[in-house]
Amino acid sequence: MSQHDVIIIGAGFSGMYQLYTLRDQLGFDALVIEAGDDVGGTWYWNRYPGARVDIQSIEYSYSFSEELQQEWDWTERYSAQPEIRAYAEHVADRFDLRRDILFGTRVTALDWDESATEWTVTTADGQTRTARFVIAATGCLSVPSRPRFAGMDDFEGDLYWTSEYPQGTDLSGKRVAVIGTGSSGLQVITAVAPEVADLTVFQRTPSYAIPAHNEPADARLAAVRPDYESFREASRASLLGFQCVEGAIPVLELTEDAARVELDSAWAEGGLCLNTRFPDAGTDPAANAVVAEYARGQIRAKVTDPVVAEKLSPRTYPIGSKRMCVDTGYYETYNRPNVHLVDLRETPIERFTPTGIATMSGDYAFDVIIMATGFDAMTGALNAIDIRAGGQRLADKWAHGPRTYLGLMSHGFPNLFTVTGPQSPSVLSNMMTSIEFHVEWIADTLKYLRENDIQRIEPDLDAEDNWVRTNNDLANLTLMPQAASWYMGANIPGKEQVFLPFVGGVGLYRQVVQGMTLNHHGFELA
Ligand code: NA7
Repeated sequence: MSQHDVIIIGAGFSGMYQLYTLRDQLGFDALVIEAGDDVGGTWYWNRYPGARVDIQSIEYSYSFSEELQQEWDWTERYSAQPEIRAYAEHVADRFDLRRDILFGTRVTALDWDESATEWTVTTADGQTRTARFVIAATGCLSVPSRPRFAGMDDFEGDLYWTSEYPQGTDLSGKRVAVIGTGSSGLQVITAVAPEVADLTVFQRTPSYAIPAHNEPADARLAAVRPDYESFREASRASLLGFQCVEGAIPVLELTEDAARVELDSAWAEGGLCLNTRFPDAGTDPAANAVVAEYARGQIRAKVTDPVVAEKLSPRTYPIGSKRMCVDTGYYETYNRPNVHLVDLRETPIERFTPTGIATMSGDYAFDVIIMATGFDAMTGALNAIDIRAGGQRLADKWAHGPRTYLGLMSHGFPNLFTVTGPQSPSVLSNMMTSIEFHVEWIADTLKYLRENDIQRIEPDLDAEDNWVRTNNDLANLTLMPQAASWYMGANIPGKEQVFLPFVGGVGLYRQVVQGMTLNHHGFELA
């Protein structure tokens, strides 16, 4: 007899809502196991200065409770990390979630027992528990990538990772380095530049950043609150799981002036919606080049020194094929006299030294080095757990890229679900929209299994092969695989380069999943 009906791994936004659906709505005995000491997942761990959401908070929030969305007041259009963490804590309090969450406990292994039809879940403290079903709500960007540089341990100053940033630090008057210019790097750079004595940014690949135009949230909240549900429904049917203008006219069919009007309008709106203005921006290199050149023009207009502006201008990958950033004054930061940019393509880091960083063009002295070097995305957290079933390890099965059916399950690993798993839209979408869809699908499925006295669910190999092929074929129709991105696993040495998320959009994905699973097509039930 299993100790629990369900064990959920992770108490971020996925695990919290999954607990609520299974425990409170369906009456399952569900336990959440969480490595951190409180709820919030990404927003629990990532506490670096400037950490901020890049999708508007009125969308990056739960829609499942009308009371919750009516009562919670977002202060900013794009909330900072403390506010999102406070929101997660509020949800935990409001729905009394913590009593079924085991904090400070990391799941290390899952073993499937076919005869008992249950998983044995082992945690880092050596304890084991059993559950008929396991739900990995482990997050897509939860395992930091920690590149090693020669001499790293010799550095005598402070070395901080954005994903585990120490609290209570004071950078004022210090000489600071930041390595990495993705979303985390851009945010930390923008936030700390005004307070530090001197900031040196080590950039390997420049990002495209679109302005947030952050502002108080009240006007937007007031506009959506009377009919929040219609607003949410539009997001669920959209391409990205949040509302963007999705233009129908290819940019290559527009005059230069008409294209400019669209791009100006997208830039003035801000946020991650630039490419969605044109249906060809993500698939046609010439169309993509129009959008990219526009964005580079914006960089040139903001950065006073043309040499620095050029270094900040991406030229080696299609716009949108690496995750775009949403900024609050990033480019302008380089107009400050205390901020310097080192282009690692020109002057690679040779090693860390006791006093700083040595490059081919000279040595730099620092008090603090901040590493903003990203994550082992999408598969990192799953492969970090020793998951075994029928003599097979999931990490071995996925050695050449993840193999899933609908991003929800993997053949050979029965009764194991992934929330926003690889080959679902996840990181190409508003995570909250994608999380809610998966959590509700899993809850509906477990309810169906219970009602029909079914103990075991596993996707067919054929259905899975089809889904893997579909994902790869779709991705290859776009420009997305052309960048060395974390979407491709390219940031992790030795990781197989396969496009990880489903590229066809949230609305289409939803339709496909609902259609395919109406009669449990592609699943073996027993
Ligand atoms: P990202 O987007 O993966 O950014 C990591 C950055 O660190 C990126 O600029 C990398 O350059 C750089 N990097 C990684 N390894 C190295 C080494 N060894 N040397 C120099 N530079 C390096 O992670 P973030 O945390 O910023 O953002 C993750 C997501 O969180 C974000 O997209 C939002 O969804 C929220 P590269 O581009 O690989 O050349």
